[in-house]
Amino acid sequence: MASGRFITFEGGEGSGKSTQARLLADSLLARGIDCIVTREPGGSPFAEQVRDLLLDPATHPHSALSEALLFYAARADHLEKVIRPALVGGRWVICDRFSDSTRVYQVEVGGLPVDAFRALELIVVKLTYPDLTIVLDVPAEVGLARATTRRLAQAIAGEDADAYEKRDADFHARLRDGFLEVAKAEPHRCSVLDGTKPPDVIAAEVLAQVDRRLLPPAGSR
Ligand code: Z5A
Repeated sequence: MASGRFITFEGGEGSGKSTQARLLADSLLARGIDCIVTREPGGSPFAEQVRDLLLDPATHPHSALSEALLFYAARADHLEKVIRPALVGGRWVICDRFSDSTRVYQVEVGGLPVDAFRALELIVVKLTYPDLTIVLDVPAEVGLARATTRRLAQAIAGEDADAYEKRDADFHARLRDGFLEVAKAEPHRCSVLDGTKPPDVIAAEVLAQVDRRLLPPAGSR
């Protein structure tokens, strides 16, 4: 049976994940590779509703455990309804955040015991691990500056910052360290790219990683 590839983008706020997910999809589609772009939290109708709840500044803060349970409720539905059917159908899936975000936000920074994280992974993700994870690395101040620009645009549009965007520079520095640790622990799956380069340069580097890690050598295609 045909099986697509599963690629995730991870990193701190404003590191450029959404931008690169879209650019990668454009490149894959131009090569005739059928793919979808999705995101977490969210990606399916139920998971998008859970996202609204999680990111609602009016209901923050939650404990790391209650957050993790909601992220995995959303992830279970996203996997069942969107990710696995696409992969089984031979489509590639590009996902803006996945389990590594739980590992960093709720475990490394939030203090959720790693055993609880592992148990949830086993129950929910099972064997649907990403084939490739691109970690976009930017200094906390760069991510915050990009996010501030976006927040200003949101404020002009009358929207409020979400629950996560109100955290400080130290928090974002801890996130950065957390993602770098994940990548260091799993080099066979993760690639760290410098997210401060221009978007088109990063996009070319992402594609090079896809070619090197996921596509067979030219002679064997
Ligand atoms: N979360 C969690 O706690 N646990 C979990 O398990 C999961 C998530 C899955 C989701 O928020 C929050 O949920 C997130 C973690 C938590 N909180 N935070 N922080 P989200 O999905 O709404 O937010 P985000 O993931 O952080 O996305 P973002 O802030 O939109 O950032 P991004 O997708 O990485 O960046 P972008 O949208 O592509 O770009 C941001 C801006 O920078 C934009 O103006 C771009 O034009 C600009 N940009 C992008 N790339 C560049 C480059 N290369 N140079 C210059 N400017 C650039």
